Amino acid sequence: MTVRVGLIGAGVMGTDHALIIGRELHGAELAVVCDADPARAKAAADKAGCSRVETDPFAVIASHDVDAILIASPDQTHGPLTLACISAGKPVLCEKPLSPSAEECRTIVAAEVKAGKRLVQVGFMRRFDPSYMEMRNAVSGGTIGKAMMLHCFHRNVSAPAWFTGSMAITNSAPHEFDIARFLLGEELVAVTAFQPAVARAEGGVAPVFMVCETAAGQLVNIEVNNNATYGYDVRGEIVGEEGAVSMAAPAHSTLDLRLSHSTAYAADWRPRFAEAYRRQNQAWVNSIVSGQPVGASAWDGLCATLIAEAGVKALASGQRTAIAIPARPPLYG
Ligand code: ISE
Repeated sequence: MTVRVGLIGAGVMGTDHALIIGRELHGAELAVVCDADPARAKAAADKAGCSRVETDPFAVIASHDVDAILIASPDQTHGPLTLACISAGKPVLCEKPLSPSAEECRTIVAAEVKAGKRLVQVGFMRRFDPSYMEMRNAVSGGTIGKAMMLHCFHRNVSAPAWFTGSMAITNSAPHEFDIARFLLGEELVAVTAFQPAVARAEGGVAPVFMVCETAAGQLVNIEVNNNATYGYDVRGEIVGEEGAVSMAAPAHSTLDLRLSHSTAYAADWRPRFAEAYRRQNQAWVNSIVSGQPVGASAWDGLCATLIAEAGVKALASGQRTAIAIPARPPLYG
């Protein structure tokens, strides 16, 4: 079976997904690229070797020659498009966040439970990153003893003009919210959030520093800096009672020059997590053929957005804020 994928959204991430699906995946073909801007859709489709371009995402979802949907459009469109995929009974890989609104995520979870089948995978691709997978194995295998703390740094070179202050928490940090749950196997139950008083005054998105607590009493600190300027830099370390395990960022070469020895930072997340995206997308296609869901579910998407909403409240109030995670429906194991 070749899975005919309809891609919705031909921006930075959508174009990257188009190339992965169209040029690299086994068992899938890029059937159509959809974007509100037809020129942008055509540019991505041409790069990926796809001949069909559309501007109406709901027509793509309904199309009889599209088997599955990858949503890479702006965050606020994710909810309605995912719901349309569930209504059409089509598997969907929705880029994070599932929705910036927890209420919309609840609606999606309820629709999937009513459908009685896992159709939604959320694009928390770090679950497929080799470093994070080794870190998780160190926890689940007891190598470092009981995990006590998780340190997370998430630094972008610079934030785009449309990136507002709370998006450090609602758009970037969901990666850490999800990977913390994935690595530790625990829910986050409270969050306290801070911002440095010395953040650069010339606009832009100031760094956010959060301390989360898990149901097992572990601590997770998350720094998100969308204007780090020096490079795209994501780090992680789990501290256990008997040891620690840290992420080793992939370096394919080192440069020795003028008395220096160095490796280079990626400019953004696409090269830094290139293997994770490819593993995620291939696993998604394979899951459609096998019928065995993989990766982050709509439930995980709801949890990440609930944590984000609590984080925004915590930053505004300056108070430790509880995270109310509801009971997990049986559909999600
Ligand atoms: C972006 O949407 C991503 O998913 C990247 O992984 C993250 O580093 C970036 O901050 C987000 O805006």
